[in-house]
Order: sequence, then C-alpha cells, then structure tokens
Amino acid sequence: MAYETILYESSDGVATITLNRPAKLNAFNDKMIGETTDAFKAAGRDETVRCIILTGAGRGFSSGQDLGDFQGREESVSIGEHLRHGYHRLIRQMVSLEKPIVGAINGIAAGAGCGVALAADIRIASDSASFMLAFSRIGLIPDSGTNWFLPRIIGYARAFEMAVTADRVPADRALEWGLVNSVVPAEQLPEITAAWARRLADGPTLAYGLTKRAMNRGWGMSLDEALEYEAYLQEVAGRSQDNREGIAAFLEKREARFSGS
Ligand code: T3D
Repeated sequence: MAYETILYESSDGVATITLNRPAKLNAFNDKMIGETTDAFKAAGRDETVRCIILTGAGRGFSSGQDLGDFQGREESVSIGEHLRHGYHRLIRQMVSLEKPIVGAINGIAAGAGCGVALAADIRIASDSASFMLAFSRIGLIPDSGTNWFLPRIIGYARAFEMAVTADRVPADRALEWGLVNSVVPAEQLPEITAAWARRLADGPTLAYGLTKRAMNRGWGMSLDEALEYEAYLQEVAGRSQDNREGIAAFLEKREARFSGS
C-alpha cells in the first residue's frame, strides 16, 4: 500500500505499521493520523494478517500532534472537532480491532503519541524509549485516550503526576509502573518484537480478539455484567476451529496448529 507518512508491510501473518516522519520524531499531522487509521483498518480486513506491529522510524516513536500545524491554525478551528475526527477514530480503530497489536516503542512517545502507544495491547520498549504527557507544557489537558488508559494502567497518582509535570518517564520506570511489558536493548527491539508478533500470529487469534473485547469492555462493567459477557464470548470461542484443534493437540500430545478461525 502506498502511503506518504507511514510505511505498511505485511508478510507471514504479521503487518507492520511504521510512523515515518523521523525529522519531527514522527509527529502526527492530519495525513499521518488518517493514514495510520486506514492502515489499521486494512490490517483488520486482511484475513491473512493475524498480528500488527506499530513502531516509529528513527529515534522517536511519536512526539504527538505536529505543533507546526497548530501554529498556522485559524482561531475558528475547533480542537475538539480535530480530536473527534482524527485521534478518536485512530484510537477506536486500534482498540476495536480484534487482532493483537504489539507496540514496539523505539523512542519517545509524547502527547498523542503516548495515547497511541497506550492503545497497543502489548508494549515492548527499547531501553532508550520514554513516555511523556507533554500536554501541560503547552497549556492543554491530556487527550487521545490518555485520561482513560493511564489511570487504569498505572493508577491515578502516577497518571496525574505524569499529566501535571509533563516529565519524561524513562523505560526502566515505565516497566516498574507497568506501562510496558518489557524493556530490551535498543538494537534488539526489532528482533524481539518480531518474535512476539510471530508467537501471537501463530496463536488462536480469534480467541485473542475476543479476549481483547472482553477486557476492554469489562473495564466499564459490573462483575455480574462481565461474567455474563465472558459467557457470551466463550460461547463463540468454544465453537471455533482453534478450540477443537487445541483440545485435539493436547490429547494427542502435539503442538497445536491454530488458524485463527
Ligand atoms: O488539535 C488537536 O488534535 C490537539 C491534540 C493534541 C495532542 C498532542 O499531542 S499535544 C502535545 C504535542 N507534543 C508536544 O508538545 C511535544 C513537543 N516535542 C517535544 O517536547 C520534544 O521534541 C520531545 C521532548 C518530544 C523530544 O525532545 P528532543 O530534544 O529529543 O528532540 P527535539 O530536538 O525537540 O525534536 C527533534 C525535531 O523534531 C525538532 O526539529 P528540528 O529542530 O530538528 O528541525 C523538533 O522541532 C521536531 N519536533 C519534535 N516534536 C514535534 C516536532 N515538530 C513538530 N511537532 C512536534 N510535536
């Protein structure tokens, strides 16, 4: 697929989306928000894709909204509408995509870039990565889902600290806070992320997709509602080819060959 601001490639069940404006640490302009959303949609529709990697080109993951575009903005332009028509679509697309997304956080994830990183299901950070809610530095509140994701992932006190200080949270602290799944040496990030993606793409991806749905929706539910929802989704998983294959493989004492169906 030909994009201007991102790279998209897919092989062997894994699609890789690379944010590609390295001179600006992959700051999002409108084109990049649209193209990234479109790439996730395409990965969702493509039945051969069973896992998606999201990363950044160069030394940053993403520095958030391109502030150059902010400056030239007319007074009449509504930030709220810009969020609704841009970042919200991207974040929703990622969260509703029923395939695992691995964020390979290669460098700083700031502002909306942090929100996009948090919408991945698994985050593997390079030891040179960091997270930053840059918003208060420019007199804004956190957006792009960060107010929703962060307190849930690291707790209110740490999330609030990140919001008001806008300090960088380096990779080692991000790991301690549960913001990332693991931290790896920068030069090994592509290889280790690829191994994660391979493992997920070879797994029961239909069940992974339903798990993602159960966990994301479950956050807003009572225990009774969550139990009922689990039962409903398990009914679906229990009718899958992967469920039959998993049980057969266990009984035959062999590795399962999951198809994601
Ligand atoms: O309308 C709406 O939808 C509102 C939504 C808002 C969402 C948001 O994301 S608001 C927050 C926007 N982001 C920021 O405020 C972060 C701005 N960037 C920084 O504070 C720093 O660049 C970093 C802390 C991220 C990294 O610092 P450092 O020292 O490693 O790199 P640098 O030298 O500052 O940046 C390298 C280049 O990228 C530099 O360009 P140059 O001088 O080499 O030509 C810099 O200007 C450019 N750059 C970095 N971030 C942005 C950017 N250019 C435009 N927009 C950016 N966000």
